[in-house]
Amino acid sequence: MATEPVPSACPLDCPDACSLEVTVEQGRIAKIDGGHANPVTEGYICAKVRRFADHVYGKERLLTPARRVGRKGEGRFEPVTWDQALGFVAEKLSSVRAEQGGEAILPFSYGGSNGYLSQDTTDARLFYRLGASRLARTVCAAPTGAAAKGLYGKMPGVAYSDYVHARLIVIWGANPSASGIHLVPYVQEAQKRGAKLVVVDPRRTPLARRADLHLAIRPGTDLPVALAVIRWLADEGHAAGDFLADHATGFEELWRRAEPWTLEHAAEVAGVDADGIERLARLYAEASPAVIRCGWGLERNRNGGSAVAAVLALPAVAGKFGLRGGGYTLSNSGAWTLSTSPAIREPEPSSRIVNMNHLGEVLTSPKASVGLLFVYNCNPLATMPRQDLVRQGLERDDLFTVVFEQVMTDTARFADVLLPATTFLERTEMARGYGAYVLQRAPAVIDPVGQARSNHDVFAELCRRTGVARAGEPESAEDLAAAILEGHLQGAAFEAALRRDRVAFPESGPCPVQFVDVFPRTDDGKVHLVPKDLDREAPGGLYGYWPDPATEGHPLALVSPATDKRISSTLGQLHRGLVPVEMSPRDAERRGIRDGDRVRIRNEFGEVVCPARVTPDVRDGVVVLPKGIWSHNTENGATSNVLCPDTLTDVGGGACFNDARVEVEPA
Ligand SMILES: Nc1nc2c(c(=O)[nH]1)N[C@H]1C(S)=C(S)[C@@H](COP(=O)(O)OP(=O)(O)OC[C@H]3O[C@@H](n4cnc5c(=O)[nH]c(N)nc54)[C@H](O)[C@@H]3O)O[C@H]1N2
Ligand SMILES: Nc1nc2c(c(=O)[nH]1)N[C@H]1C(S)=C(S)[C@@H](COP(=O)(O)OP(=O)(O)OC[C@H]3O[C@@H](n4cnc5c(=O)[nH]c(N)nc54)[C@H](O)[C@@H]3O)O[C@H]1N2
Ligand SMILES: [Mo]
Repeated sequence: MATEPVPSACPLDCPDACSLEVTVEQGRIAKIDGGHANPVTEGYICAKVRRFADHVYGKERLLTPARRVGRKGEGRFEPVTWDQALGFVAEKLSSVRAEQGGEAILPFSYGGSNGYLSQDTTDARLFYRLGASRLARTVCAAPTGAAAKGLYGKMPGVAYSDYVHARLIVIWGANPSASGIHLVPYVQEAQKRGAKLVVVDPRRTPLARRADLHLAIRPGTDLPVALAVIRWLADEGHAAGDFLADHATGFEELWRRAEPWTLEHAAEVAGVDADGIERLARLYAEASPAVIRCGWGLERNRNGGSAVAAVLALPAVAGKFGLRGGGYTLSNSGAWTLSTSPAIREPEPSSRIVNMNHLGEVLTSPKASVGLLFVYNCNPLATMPRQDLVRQGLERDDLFTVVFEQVMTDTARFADVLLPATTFLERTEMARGYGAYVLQRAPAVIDPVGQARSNHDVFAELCRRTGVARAGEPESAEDLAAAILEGHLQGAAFEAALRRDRVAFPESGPCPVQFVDVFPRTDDGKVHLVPKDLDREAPGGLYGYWPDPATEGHPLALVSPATDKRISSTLGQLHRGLVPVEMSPRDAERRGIRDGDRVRIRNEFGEVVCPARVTPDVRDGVVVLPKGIWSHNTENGATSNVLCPDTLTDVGGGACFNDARVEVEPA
């Protein structure tokens, strides 16, 4: 008998937030397809989520709570009941707090879910009330977020569907063919209508292959390139004088800071032709509407915040706003002013803040004294920098580690207590996109698999067991969702739309035009081209360039971008083969490396042994090993993250993954 598909929505860490239709047969997921509630999905979803049932029912799925019996990292556990597991954890939370102070508890969570209900609700309540350390979630989007806030107060960006109206599309440090696939058809449609396409990326990505101009710059040199374009626009009389006078501050100062960056100087630093940068500048000056898709690739280095600020300054300098299909897109999360704080019912404490990039250092430094690490929505051994230190920290006998997970990840193997979590198909979620402008309600479509429980249930129970719960607080998905919506001006309208259509659009609507429907949300409503806060924060000031950290011994830049196989490290258990490091034919030849050879990638922090793939898609001086791979994807169990420094970006305290400098040799 044919069953009606059940509507759902994907809350994984991807901009697109697809609506889904899930066919359930005899209580099990039989098929996952795209839905239509989110207009960008149009029935089409990625292959990863299409086969998400393999994640839900796979052999790595955690089915019961468990306690470690082997050595840390060995991955040997024995099942215990929920009552026992929560008993251990509650007792340990209380004893660590009593003996070492609340700050010795470090909650560690990040990209597992973009849903409103599974992070910063009952978990925050528990950790706030225990006085635990607070986590600065900086591993992604911290510098882009700081720049977008400083310049524009996080003004919502150009909608994917409006890209068809653009005459010029610049894809800058993004690879939507892997990381947000629904933008790609709109880019292709615009090209069919005659739009030009420019891609700025050290790799020849699928869109770079179809581009009119591909600037394959060295990683970390976006800032000089963008400043050279700004300088050229201003020098050649293409700056939008009236727009800047009415709607921006700081243009003269920005121009002054761009002064050292002639096309030739920027070209030399970026390792590209000056002609290419001039062509970008000219195309940008002449085309209208012109849109920039700014990604996250350019933020993950020492210059990240300034680079993103300079790229975001371009549409203001050249006067590209005010038309459908003109402006920029970064993260559209700023379109949502919903907050989970009304559901937490507890002010944030003033306990110490730990930057998540420093997990390794914090776990291994006696000064920082972490006694209990509680990991959820995150796989830090696979995703944080300085994997060597993270591993050493997780091996500590005197560290009690709780891992609340869906599957046996690299991090989960180090747990003292494992708690099995539901996937989004087994619980109610309320999720928003950060590319697509949608908020969706996704009710559970199947019962929890095994004994899995939702985050909000488990943390509410831990509040009770540690004695910090208060009567009448929202705990269920429904009550938490109601509390979040009630706390919002538009909450009732969202609620009604979610009930009726399962989808709500932000106040700005699904396709806002910048400077027509939406404006900067800065204090004076203007674009701040040199925001004071960022200028104070950046060592050496905003738009100051920090040179390449390469050394003679470690001359190659390692970048670790997203791929179509995983979402960060999520789904990594489903891809067990060795993952190759990609390098250019010239770099390979110089080192006597042929396609398929076994190689060692090394630097001062560690090494990775894996196969080499020689490809002209990577520029000279750059090697690529994707983010999110697991220990089973390399010969020695270390991944790109063992090579990544834990230094911080110029603003936002973000990760400098792409500042990893390495040497590669035959192994
Ligand atoms: N399939 C899939 N989708 C995802 C994810 C995933 O892992 N898999 N991850 C999600 C998450 S968490 C995020 S944050 C987004 C990220 O989405 P994207 O913004 O696309 O981020 P990345 O893949 O990190 O990098 C994008 C591009 O930047 C290039 N790049 C690296 N360094 C530099 C540089 O210095 N300058 C320039 N101009 N380019 C550079 C890389 O070669 C890469 O092609 O995608 C989300 N979507
Ligand atoms: N080398 C390198 N490393 C990187 C990057 C890079 O560019 N280079 N980029 C980074 C970026 S962009 C990001 S966003 C981070 C992401 O890094 P992480 O925050 O570690 O995100 P994921 O790897 O997706 O892991 C999320 C985990 O949460 C689990 N999970 C999902 N839903 C739930 C739930 O409801 N409850 C519980 N308890 N668990 C759940 C999933 O099973 C998964 O194992 O990685 C960063 N790491
Ligand atoms: Mo991310």
